[in-house]
Amino acid sequence: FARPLDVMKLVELIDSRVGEREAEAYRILIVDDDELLSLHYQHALRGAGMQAEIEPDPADLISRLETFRPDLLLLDINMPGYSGIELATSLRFYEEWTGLPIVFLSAEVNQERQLLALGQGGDDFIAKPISEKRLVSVVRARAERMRRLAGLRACDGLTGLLNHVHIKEALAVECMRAMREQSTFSVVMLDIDHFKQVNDTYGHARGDSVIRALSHLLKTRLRGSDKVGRYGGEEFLAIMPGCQKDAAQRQCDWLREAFAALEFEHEGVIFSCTLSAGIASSEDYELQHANTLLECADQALYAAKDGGRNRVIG
Ligand code: GH3
Ligand code: MG
Ligand code: MG
Ligand code: MG
Repeated sequence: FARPLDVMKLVELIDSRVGEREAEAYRILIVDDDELLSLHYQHALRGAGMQAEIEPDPADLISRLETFRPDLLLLDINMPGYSGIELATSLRFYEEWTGLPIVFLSAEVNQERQLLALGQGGDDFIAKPISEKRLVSVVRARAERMRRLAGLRACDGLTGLLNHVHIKEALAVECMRAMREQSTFSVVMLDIDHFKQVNDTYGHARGDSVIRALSHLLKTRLRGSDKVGRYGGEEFLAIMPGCQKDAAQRQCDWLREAFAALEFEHEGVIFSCTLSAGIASSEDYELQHANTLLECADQALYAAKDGGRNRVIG
């Protein structure tokens, strides 16, 4: 584990990211010096079920973004001492905010300035005054797209499971939850046995389909509340909330058998594969150390490999 998992740092991301966010109301930050108008927008957006906040002071924008973490920024252009265009330009220098949708909402009539606003990091320009209906529909459409993109970024391309970064985030989330609720969960590292041979014998494309078949098993056979990610090439990480080690062990053995029973075909040759898994359970460790759990699951996986593969060790 080259990069240690800093739980406390990841926790800061929890509220804003990870799957639970899907069902959450869209978060819109309004930055405008006109207080009455801001309240009007806020009212309209809240009326449409969104979570709208106002930041009247552009100087506080960055810190407000960090705490509120909006899906979309509604930005005025002409504000005393500040230009929304410059704000947008500088926001795009922050890696974290390069993807944040910025919709300018301004009375600016100068076309050159409008175009400049779009050229400098704005995604859309809406001229004031705007009807509530139009505001709501523009904002909702863009926020929706933003969420979908964020969901895609969290997924591994080959399998559709959570990718490495996001399964680790999910682990941090689960650690915090288990600490808060005094609950138990298990972490499983799974790895396909002798996978290099599969590639060498049947080709990379067939190897890919084996990986996908295992992901499909993981997706369909684990509980809906379990989280699964592709940790590396042919290595998977599963998080099982509310699951003690013996239950996780049964679950994994069942998966192991189901995977071993799958038959793959390549140019008339039928073959099958096996997997090994290592389990670590939070009941055995200090939860502040999510990293320890991962290391222990990994050690258990290596013990399973050493012990002859096609087995689960807890
Ligand atoms: P072990 O039983 O010890 O796990 O042996 P192994 O051969 O599975 O392990 P090793 O780490 O030596 O090889 C893993 C192989 O997985 C090597 C790599 O080419 C292959 N691999 C990694 N990612 C992918 C992928 O996305 N698609 C395919 N087809 N192969 C992959
Ligand atoms: Mg203004
Ligand atoms: Mg392997
Ligand atoms: Mg491996």
